[in-house]
Amino acid sequence: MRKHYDAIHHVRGESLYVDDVAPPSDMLHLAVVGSPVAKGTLDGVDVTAALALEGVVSVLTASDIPGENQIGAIIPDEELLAASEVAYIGHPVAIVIAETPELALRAATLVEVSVTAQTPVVCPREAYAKGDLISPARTFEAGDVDDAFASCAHVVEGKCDIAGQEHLYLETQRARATPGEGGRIQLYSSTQSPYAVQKAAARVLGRPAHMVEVDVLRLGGGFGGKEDQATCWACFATLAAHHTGRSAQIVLNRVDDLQMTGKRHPYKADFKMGLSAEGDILAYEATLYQNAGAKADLSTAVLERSLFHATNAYRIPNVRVHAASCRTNLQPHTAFRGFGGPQGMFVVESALSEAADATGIPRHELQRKNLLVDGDTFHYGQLVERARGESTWDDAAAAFELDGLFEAAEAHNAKGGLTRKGVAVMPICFGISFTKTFLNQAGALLHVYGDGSVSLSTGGVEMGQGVNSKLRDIAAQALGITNTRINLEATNTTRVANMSPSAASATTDLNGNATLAAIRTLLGRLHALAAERLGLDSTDGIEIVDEVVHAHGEPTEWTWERLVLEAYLSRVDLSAHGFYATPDLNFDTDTETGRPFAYHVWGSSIHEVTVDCLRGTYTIDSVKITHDLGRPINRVVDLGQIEGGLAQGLGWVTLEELAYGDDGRLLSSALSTYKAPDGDFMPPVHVRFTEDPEPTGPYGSKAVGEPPLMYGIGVWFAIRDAIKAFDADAPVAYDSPMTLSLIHI
Ligand code: MTE
Ligand code: LUZ
Ligand code: MOS
Repeated sequence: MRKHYDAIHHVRGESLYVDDVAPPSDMLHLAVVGSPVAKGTLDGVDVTAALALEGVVSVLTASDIPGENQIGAIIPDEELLAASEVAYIGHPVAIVIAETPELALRAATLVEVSVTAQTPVVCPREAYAKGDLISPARTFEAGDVDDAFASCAHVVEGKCDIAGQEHLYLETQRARATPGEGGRIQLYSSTQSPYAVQKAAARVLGRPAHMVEVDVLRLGGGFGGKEDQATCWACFATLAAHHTGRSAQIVLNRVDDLQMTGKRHPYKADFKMGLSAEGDILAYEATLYQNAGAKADLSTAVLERSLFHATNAYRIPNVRVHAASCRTNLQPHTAFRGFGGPQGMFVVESALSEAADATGIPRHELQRKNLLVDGDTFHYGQLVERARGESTWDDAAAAFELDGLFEAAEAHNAKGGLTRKGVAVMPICFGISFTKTFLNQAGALLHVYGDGSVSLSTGGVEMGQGVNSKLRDIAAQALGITNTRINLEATNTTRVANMSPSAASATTDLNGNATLAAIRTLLGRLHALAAERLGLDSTDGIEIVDEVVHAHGEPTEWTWERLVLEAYLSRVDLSAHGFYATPDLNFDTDTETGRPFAYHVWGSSIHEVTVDCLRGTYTIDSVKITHDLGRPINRVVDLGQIEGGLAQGLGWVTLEELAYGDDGRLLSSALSTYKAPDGDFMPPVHVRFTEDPEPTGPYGSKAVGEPPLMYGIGVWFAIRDAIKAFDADAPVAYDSPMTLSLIHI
């Protein structure tokens, strides 16, 4: 069995993270001073008391930034340090630089921030009503919605209130900067986006990008929380190194990380769905109010994906989805596994649930009946190809005896008593590619050393998802050698330039294809040399299999090691760069149509729950999944992604409650007040794979990282059904998470 590349180091505790790399002896430590109020004008920052503390080296504010005080990646609306206004509690106002982390934290409490407070806005509907949007609202429209509603046998309407989610990566945000020659800065950052960090740090310094080198060995989890929000910490370390000429490090403690960083976007939504008497969905209309928080961050891109996934896996000929990124005084919300998809899908599943009540047709029948098939068109104009909605549904239904599960639940519920069972199915359809077409590019740099060992650098960041394991296996297979010859280097901006974030589940697709491109170039040279030494007219029929050069299917005397050494001695270039840009992608934001995705990932999950209707508690009995995997490069890694994604999805809709005060303060800012899934919480999970190769994925593989999270949504509807089985009139608002306090029976 192919192991996770990092497994051996992880279990021995030998894996290195940012603050494990041996620190330079003169390293300084940072703490951030955040705004005490959620909205206000900044009247002054008094650093006298902090500076007076022995061991405090400096306190920096906005005026100490040599370049541009700006880190907004999509929209330039985010100052690195607030200059005149604060917009959320924890909004960075100053950084303290001290000889020890403890001193830095203590001095931070001595910095006096004077703010004239204003009333914060925390609700996206309120921001929308005031017209306070991050960027103009967008509408995706297909067919004629108004006409279609007029001819529907059933029309249902409703509202959703969907909470955010904390990423809870084990390794909190952190970065280390070391000054080099001529003002150069070397950065170790726990980021999914080394290039974004490089660009922002250079911008803040007012220097070109080549003055900053970013190196990322691995992350102790990112989950989207380090796609954009690792940047400011790296910039703080950069500023400190620039000002002091010494290395500087910042490591957030958990409470500061929870208070200061953005999360999954909470959404509010209105929906309306129209169906024929037979249960065909004819029309769907939704308005999505995204709670963006105070700054744009990635909110507009997240919103775009909510628009794309607003109809999930369903065929709906007439659609109008209107979505707005609403500015509030919470932390700037950001990427989180699923990236807006989960919220869009929760809303359409809620509409289907209402539709089931109105039509009397069970929800799973409505779902199954309306699944997309090949030849259909998504509401954004992309043709549905290689659809696996029906096939994964039918596979799961047969293998896991779905009818029997419904019968068993009904039989249980008919007995009366205090418990009720609910069964729900959650199909998913998730588009693979960055929705911003230009981001779908990757580079790889391959070195073969004279001894036959191989070093591979790509733009892929290892964050536990196993990209290094997959890239190593892709390279080993393409080179025809054993994978232990291949070392995956730290992700570094001097080896691979302009890299896209490791995100959108596309890291292996993009960097794997770039690796294959580099290998094709290198093998071209090696095959030519082999043909020459073997006295063949052409390279046709030359292949390296199990480390032996084969000619027309027959092994030769030439091993990988011999060929590589000969190439070196013959002055053949043993390094190659590869580049990949996903073909056939386009999207026109004027018409809101195009082909934004290389392909879609499909699957179906079945959820069984038992609700104790006296106590208002529930047990998740099982989750059973048929997942569209493509041909896996590493089945164990992929299974881990499915189970991990599912756990995060289940937690999002049941346990994880971000509580905010009206003043915009996060109240659940410790793990004692924010409950995330643990081993006890997780139900038995059964996973089946369909393994049809994906033509654009390396060796037929498919992206796997994010889609399984959305299976989790199914459990919310299973719990709802169980409650309704006890009391059909019980009020169950479409509010997530379904925490115990929300179950009113
Ligand atoms: N798995 C682990 N263990 N740790 C992570 O941080 N991030 C998720 C997912 N799985 C994550 C993870 C997210 S949000 C994404 S986009 C993908 O991994 C990114 O990696 P990939 O593109 O290689 O799938
Ligand atoms: N990041 C991004 C993403 O910039 N664009 C995307 O489309 C995306 N999708 C999922 C996760 N991160
Ligand atoms: Mo994942 S939200 O694309 O980092």
